[in-house]
Amino acid sequence: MNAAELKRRAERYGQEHLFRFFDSLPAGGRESLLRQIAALDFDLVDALVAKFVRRKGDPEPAGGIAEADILRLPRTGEEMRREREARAAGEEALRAGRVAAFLVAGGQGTRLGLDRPKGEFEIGPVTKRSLFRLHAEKIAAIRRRYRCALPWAIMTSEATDARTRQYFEENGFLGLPEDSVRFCVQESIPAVDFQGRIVMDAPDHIHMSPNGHGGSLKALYASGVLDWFCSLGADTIYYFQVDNVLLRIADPAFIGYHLLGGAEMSLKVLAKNDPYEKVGVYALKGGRPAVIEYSDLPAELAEARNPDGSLKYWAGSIAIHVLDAGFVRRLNEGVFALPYHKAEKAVPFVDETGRTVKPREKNALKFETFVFDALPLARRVACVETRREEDFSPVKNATGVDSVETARRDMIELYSRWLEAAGAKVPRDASGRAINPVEISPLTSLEGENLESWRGREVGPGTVI
Ligand code: UD2
Repeated sequence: MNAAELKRRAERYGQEHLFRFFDSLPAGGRESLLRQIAALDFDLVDALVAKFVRRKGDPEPAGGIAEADILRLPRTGEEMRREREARAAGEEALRAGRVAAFLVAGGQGTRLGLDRPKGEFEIGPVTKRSLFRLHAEKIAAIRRRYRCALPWAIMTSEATDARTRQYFEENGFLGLPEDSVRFCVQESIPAVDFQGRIVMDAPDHIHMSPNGHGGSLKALYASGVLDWFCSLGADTIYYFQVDNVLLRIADPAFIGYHLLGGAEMSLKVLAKNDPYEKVGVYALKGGRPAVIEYSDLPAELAEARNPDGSLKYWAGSIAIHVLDAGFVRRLNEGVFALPYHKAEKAVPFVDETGRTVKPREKNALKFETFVFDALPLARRVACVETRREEDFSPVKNATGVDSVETARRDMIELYSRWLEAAGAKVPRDASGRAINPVEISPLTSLEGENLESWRGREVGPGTVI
């Protein structure tokens, strides 16, 4: 399509302002802007504007929310037997090479104030090991333990792709064979202002942002990663986020519950700390399994309690999933459309004079799909409760809740507990906190094993194992 045709197309959708500066642009600027416009899905943007701007958000009908079945942490002898059985099934799948790892890392880490991919953040409490390295070492350790390929795919976005690949290259693929790691890029989508006009952040540039982690289900398929997994015999995909430092990658019990339950998509949950903890809640919505994002959960449901005082909707999703490869394929080969959610954000824009303005106030809507919106589409779902102190501590903020500080503290506590269980002495303060920072490489210990040599020894400051 040439410039005139693209212009007519933009006009048809009420987006003619995209050409506002066109005539004064140098040839290179014209070309790159035309390339961006040609790649735009105007129908999609128009549908989102109709839904979220013209009809003012049109909150989804609550659709009757009810409690769902969840496998609680084992307490009885029978439940413990079931967990052992699940673990054995998961380990068998791992040994048979049926498991692949899938990290979503397309987010921009803005809350941390980073201008690099979040995975580069140096989180290790002693060594400053990066998030990417922490995950890579877990993967290497699992491969070694189960003698399996455990192929690893990382989803990036336009914003993080080049730098992420560069980081892996510069760091020797963090010790993993290069051909055992692949990248795929999620799609981007423009933001619109409160009148529904696509936001430009320079005279020759449309502001684009990643289309949410729901985009991962399409990226897996479109990039050929799903075929790669399947060619290696891996039909069970372990999905996780970049910011969770305690995460147990390829947790065999969780994989086992998923497989034994014949599930197509599964999720891990934990008991929320308080009604407003920033995690989506697992429940039935309109009779189907679903995660209701924290911002969409009405206060009366968030605060609803059982007679014993516990939260009725207690199960917070920590964004760890197991996906059946056939399910991902089916979603892509059918009419696959996860719903978009909107978020109001402050987005840089170009003013009348062609100058880029970085507003402090929210001025635009960004659109995202969420991976957990695939849950209602799965024929079966297994929802499994996990222990916070062994599986969840995300780095979201620079300070405060879910911050760098809490993540480091939780790592130190986990490693200290492992060492105590192995018979080491861990100095603790009056409140019971471990005093000395300590860090254990996943290559040495994944779950507290291999620490026998610490029996009777005291853990000093800055211990690295
Ligand atoms: C997410 C969940 C929340 C809870 C929490 C646990 C949503 C909407 N909420 O909260 O319910 O489970 O995690 O930590 O998911 N990402 C991409 N591409 C994108 C957007 C995000 O790859 O377009 C990745 C991002 O790199 C990160 C993950 O998805 O690994 C989560 O993103 P987030 O930190 O923005 O999610 P958050 O805190 O809203």
